[in-house]
Amino acid sequence: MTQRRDFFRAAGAVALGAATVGRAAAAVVPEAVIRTSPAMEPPRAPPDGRPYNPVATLNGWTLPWRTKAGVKEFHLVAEPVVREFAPGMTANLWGYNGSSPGPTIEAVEGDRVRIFVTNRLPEHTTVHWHGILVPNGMDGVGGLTQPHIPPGQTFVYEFTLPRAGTHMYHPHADEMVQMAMGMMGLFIIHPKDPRQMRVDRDFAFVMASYAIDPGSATPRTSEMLDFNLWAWNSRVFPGIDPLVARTGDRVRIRIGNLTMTNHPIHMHGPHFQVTGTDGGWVPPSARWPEVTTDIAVGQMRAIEFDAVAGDWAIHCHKAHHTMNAMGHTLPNFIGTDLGSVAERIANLVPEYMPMGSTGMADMAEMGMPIPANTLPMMGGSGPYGALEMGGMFSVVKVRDDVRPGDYRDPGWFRHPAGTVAHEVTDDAPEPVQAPAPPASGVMLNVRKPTGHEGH
Ligand SMILES: [Cu+2]
Repeated sequence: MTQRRDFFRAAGAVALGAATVGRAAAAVVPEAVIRTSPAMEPPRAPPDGRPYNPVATLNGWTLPWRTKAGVKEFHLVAEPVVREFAPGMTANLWGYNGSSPGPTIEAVEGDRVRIFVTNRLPEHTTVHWHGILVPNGMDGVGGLTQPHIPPGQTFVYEFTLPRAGTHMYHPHADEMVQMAMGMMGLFIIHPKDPRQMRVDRDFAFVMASYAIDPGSATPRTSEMLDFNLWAWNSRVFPGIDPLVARTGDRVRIRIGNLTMTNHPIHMHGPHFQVTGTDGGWVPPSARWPEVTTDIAVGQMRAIEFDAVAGDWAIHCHKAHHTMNAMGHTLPNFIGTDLGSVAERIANLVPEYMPMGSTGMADMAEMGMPIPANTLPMMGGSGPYGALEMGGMFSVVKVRDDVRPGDYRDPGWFRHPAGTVAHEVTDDAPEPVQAPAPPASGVMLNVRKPTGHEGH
């Protein structure tokens, strides 16, 4: 799993700049920890320093540090990575320390941190600490507050964390390309007093969008609107970890948005409150109950709720954001009889398969021939059949018997007898029905919007 790569032994290509960490760098820079697996690492308890309750990064991990004279030292390596979005599809991204998103950085309010950044990309970069008030020269805006970090060099950032909060890090250099390639990570600052804002489970993810054409593996970085993979921590359903909790647990989910549009995040089941933003904790008097919270571009939101047993869907409520590639340019055939046309088309195109004349749910079950390294538009199956979801979708799985610290998938919820919606089999009265529309028999052949209107 976590493998340590000796930075200096592997770093023939890494020339440490004189303007950066100096000649004594070999003794100064901590080794870089690299991890490439998309499996979630359980929350990592702090080995030293002030105690805190660590976060669970969905399909991610937390960056280890070393403490030197009271300063926590981290080492980020910006580099090309290969990321599995879901079984069956991997992408060539840029990230940090082997993964996209990069590892979560966790520290405590008041901590002094020193963060080394090595650039193994083919172009220059910087790191901006999104939402954290740092000395201006540490803010990471290439050209404005610092020179860019050239390929092969290591820069160092050092600052004190002013207050608890949920933050992100990302480049402020060639942003369009570098963020479209997956360069981002979470930066969690825990309260000095671990009893403050304490929860039992604390999940975190950052949202990113990618434009990866079916059959290819590298994002189109100039795309402005027409993304086809809507990801949480560079994963899409059915590849996203479930959020596992025990009945009665106080659960927090921290969500950041580094896509190009807003995402109304909706959770089924227990109501929640927004308890934190980039600006800090929301005072109790300013919170209100919600089931959906819209997260704008560049924002972070922390939501909290008391867990109720069940399998509760959590997803973006923009329906196109719960689909994967292969779904965005399909014509809408609802209401058309494709039977007779199909035979004629099949003579010309042998693999032609008419679908969607009663909706598109059949696609989730039948499976269409699709290019290699491409996910179907919707997939995943549950205890009752196909889920017909993709993209920004996961399940909050709450059980009575989950042990503290256990984040493993408990499987599907076992509904108590008589509590599942079911077919009416008794002597039911004939349902009242509206008369058939007079236009029946007329071909209905609309096309869905295909791109530049957004989704
Ligand atoms: Cu969305």
